Amino acid sequence: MIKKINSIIVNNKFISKQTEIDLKDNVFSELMNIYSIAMRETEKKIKKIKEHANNIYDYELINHITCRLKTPKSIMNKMNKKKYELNYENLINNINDIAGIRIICPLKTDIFKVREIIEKVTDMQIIKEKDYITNPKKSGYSSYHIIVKTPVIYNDEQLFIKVEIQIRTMAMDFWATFEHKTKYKTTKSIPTNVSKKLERYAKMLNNIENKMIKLYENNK
Ligand code: 0O2
Repeated sequence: MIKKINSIIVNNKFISKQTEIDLKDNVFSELMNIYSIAMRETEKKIKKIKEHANNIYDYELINHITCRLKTPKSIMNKMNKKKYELNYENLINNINDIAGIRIICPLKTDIFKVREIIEKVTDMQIIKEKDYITNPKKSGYSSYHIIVKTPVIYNDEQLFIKVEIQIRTMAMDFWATFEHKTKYKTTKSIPTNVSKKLERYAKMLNNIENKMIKLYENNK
């Protein structure tokens, strides 16, 4: 069983192209266990960065950290939405946010500092980035996404597991959390005026954030 899982992940092989994901089988639960370990390992590294920043800069570069494992239902929904066949190869290669860490910073400028520290001081390899800070989504969504490969020791073997790190400010988190419930994750259709309001509120929050940064910089 373990050998199978290792071969899927380490050598980028799969049990068989036709092996469908079965949420009830051991391969699936073992995989989720490995993602969970990777998530905790990543969380530990980010917590160290948080402490380090507090000591070095005497400033809270990171306000707080949360983490979550994607539910099996949500994994399946995402695979269906992206029209992937429901097999293990597609799950491992294409679903990058099974293990997720969210880093909440006070200011927008902190986000890029955190990103730089992750690249410089951790053993996690950055394999993909999406900068929705410089280029917010049309919906108004703003956040910096990094996909890293975190080394994990599992049954005496080193595996490299993908973890998604989202870095955003408190204001962006406030907006995204609300929009996630009211629009992003709903199946019902959203009236255009609600979408427009959400876009406008994202811009308003962004303006306030820019003012806060100026205020902070001028009064340090
Ligand atoms: P959930 O339920 O929140 O986890 P990739 O395959 O890595 O290239 P992916 O994952 O298809 O890209 O898309 P992307 O844009 O990187 O988005 C990843 C996650 O960011 C989403 O996961 C959301 O958590 C969040 N996100 C992206 N766009 C929005 C948005 O417009 N509004 C909000 N509130 N969150 C967003 P999931 O799996 O879609 O959802």
